[in-house]
Amino acid sequence: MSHERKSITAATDGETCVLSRRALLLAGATGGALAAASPARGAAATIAASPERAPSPGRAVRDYLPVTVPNGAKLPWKLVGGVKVFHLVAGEVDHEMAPGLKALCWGYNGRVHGPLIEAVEGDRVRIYVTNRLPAATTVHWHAILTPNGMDGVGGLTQKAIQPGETFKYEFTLRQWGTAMYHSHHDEMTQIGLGMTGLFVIHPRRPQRPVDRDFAIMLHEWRIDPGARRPNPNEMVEFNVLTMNARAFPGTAPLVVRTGQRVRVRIGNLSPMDHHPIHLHGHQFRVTETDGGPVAESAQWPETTVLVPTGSTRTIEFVAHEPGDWAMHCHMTHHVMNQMGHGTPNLIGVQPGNLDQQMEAVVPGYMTMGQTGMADMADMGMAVPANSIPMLGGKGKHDVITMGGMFTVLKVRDGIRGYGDPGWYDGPAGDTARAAVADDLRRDGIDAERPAPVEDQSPTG
Ligand SMILES: [Cu+2]
Repeated sequence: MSHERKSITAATDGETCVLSRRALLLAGATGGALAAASPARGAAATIAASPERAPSPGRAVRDYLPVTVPNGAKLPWKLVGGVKVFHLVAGEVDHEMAPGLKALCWGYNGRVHGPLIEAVEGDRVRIYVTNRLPAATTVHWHAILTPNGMDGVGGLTQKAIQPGETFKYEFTLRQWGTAMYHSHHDEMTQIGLGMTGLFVIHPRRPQRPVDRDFAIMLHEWRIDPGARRPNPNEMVEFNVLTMNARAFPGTAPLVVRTGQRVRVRIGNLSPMDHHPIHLHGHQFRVTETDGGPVAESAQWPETTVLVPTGSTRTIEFVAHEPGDWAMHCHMTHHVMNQMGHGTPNLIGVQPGNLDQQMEAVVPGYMTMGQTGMADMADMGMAVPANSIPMLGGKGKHDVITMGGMFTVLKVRDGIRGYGDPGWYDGPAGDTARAAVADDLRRDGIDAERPAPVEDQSPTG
């Protein structure tokens, strides 16, 4: 205690401003020292109350590695009297989920989801919210420790923000980690139409530095083919599943250099579903939840992390293996787009010349799914206006029979920039290919005979 007091007092005796800030940081880091600086301690209390003695507002690069938001945006800020000032404008947004699929959503600052807010532990933030929607709204700072009156729950902690009004939220960030923001007024409609965003708070003292730091917000929508407005009344049958509000093949890849330490922050404010996000080719650790960092001794290796709705999960790994690695939700209906859900089960059906007969009365008719859904990935398939095939993006080798909540981690040796490097060109010997006769002969494989199994059932 004497050491901390000495540091703070020294700052009042003509020491530089830098030293006083350091002293304050020191005091904060030792825990409780500021609280102990009661008015009885005179000078120390003055320092604690003086805004210019607060930790200086965190700056990108100097204090943190900025987060990368694939397909997304960030919210700019300006400094006013030591406070970071942000402005969110809620409004309607004509948003493209993937090439060929647009939707009239609700978001912030012309974006769906809202731009990512990035700040540093200890920062004082003032966030103005202007409502340009036809309905009232509020903003809740999800998982952020705020005074009760700043919590943004319509009716409970504040009046709703009426159309045309601008409200002001202000608080000091007392934590670090990955939080979110979202409407807390008529959530079914407003979250359903996309009114969510990520809120990243970097630690004041760098922890576990990484080379690449990504942020992805998960969401799900019901957009009937031909419709422009997502249906917020949907409870079960979501047909557009998104990462940063884009469905594959509209998702941008995550590009990293081989050997880099990578962090991916994943938030989920889907109306109804939890998403198990699976990464190929790597083992990661879950290092944070929206409740804060996970102690190293409590982290365990994973390749799939369940991100419940209303939560964030942060994973970290070393990108040791060059290649194009899939990263996607493992719910199979969450990696397909419209029309892939609720179709009759026609696998094995022999349609004969049904398609030709139907074509005469229903132009463009085809019996869907008699060999599974992969045919639907055909890029030339006709689809209704404003809809996209249920599966499929062009890949290096073939059509990728995926849609929805699917993206690619692109790991490359020696790259200098992080633009899309194209498809991975790996060693030919390390690529699966059709077996040739010599392979089959050498290894005694007869593809024409029934495949062997070792039967494990009891033999008596
Ligand atoms: Cu999912």
